[in-house]
Amino acid sequence: MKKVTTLGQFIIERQKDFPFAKGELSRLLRDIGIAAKIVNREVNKAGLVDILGEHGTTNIQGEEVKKLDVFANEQFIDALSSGGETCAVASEENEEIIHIEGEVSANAKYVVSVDPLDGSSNIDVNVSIGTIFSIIRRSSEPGIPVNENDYLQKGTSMVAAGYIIYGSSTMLVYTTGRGVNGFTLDPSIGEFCLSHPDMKCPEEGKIYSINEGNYVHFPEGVKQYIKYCQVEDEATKRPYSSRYIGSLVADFHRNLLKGGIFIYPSTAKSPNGKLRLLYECNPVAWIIEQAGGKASDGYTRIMEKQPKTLHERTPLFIGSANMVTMAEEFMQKFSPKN
Ligand code: P6P
Repeated sequence: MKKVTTLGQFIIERQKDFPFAKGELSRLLRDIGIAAKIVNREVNKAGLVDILGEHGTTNIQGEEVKKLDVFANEQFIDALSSGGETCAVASEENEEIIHIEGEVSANAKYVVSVDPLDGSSNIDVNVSIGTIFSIIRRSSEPGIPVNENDYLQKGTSMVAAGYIIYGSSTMLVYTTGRGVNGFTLDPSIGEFCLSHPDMKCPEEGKIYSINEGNYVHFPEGVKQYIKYCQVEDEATKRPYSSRYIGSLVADFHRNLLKGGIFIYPSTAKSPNGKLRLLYECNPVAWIIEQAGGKASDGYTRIMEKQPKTLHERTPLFIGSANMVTMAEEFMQKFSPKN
């Protein structure tokens, strides 16, 4: 019988890759895995209890908050708080940084950014949703309260990043800068087990993912690239297939495995794009780069962007390296940066 490697065993095996980290990062990833299992349990029974439905409040994005959003947010904050390795959490659900007080976290050196349940508008219709997280070292000295500047570091400062996709199976995919590994939750033993070692994104793909309902407001470069995807050309396997789930983690995960490009450009409603730099774009950008792919805002590498605010948005072009490069060439040609 094939040896099963659990997430915990894998983290410990890889611990030797981080002589500087005396196990803190390992414990942090363990805490995230615990919260993911609890959220997964609720997501799987969402249709059975009244945890669905509008919570009656709206989050700082002005979106209706579903109870599962609130639940997931609480689970990740609780797990990170009790784990003792994190001194603060920035969440899509909270405008302000959540400071983790208490003796156990007094000298914690990591700060976490998290989108606890991305794509939550899809919960009611049984479409895959996800959690996205990014871990960086605080820039200020331990022992004093974290401030926003601790978070306003480029994506290149991340020490770990990943996502959980709650889909036909539940998977945790993460990187610490030494490749990308995917773990599938085995509910029979309640463990994430290594199922996708050393994940690689194909350099080319035949899928493009974009909400074409916003077409009229897209930059000309995006419009021209979409036309390029749709033109018949046997040599480059076009026309590509259009696949858009409307859940970043689901669209991203499919393209990571099969190859493809996901674009959320600037639109009339979201002139800076809709997706958040710190806890959506940076984590998936590191993963795609570690898997051999590429991520930019159409002009600049996502991980090189200097964040100015906690919840800032950015356009996102991400996926197979050659496809993102092609899309960037269309942006340079038809929508040159002023
Ligand atoms: P639109 C979900 O609300 C989300 O934040 C991402 O998961 C997803 O990629 C995007 O928004 C979908 O946005 O405007 O196409 O519905």
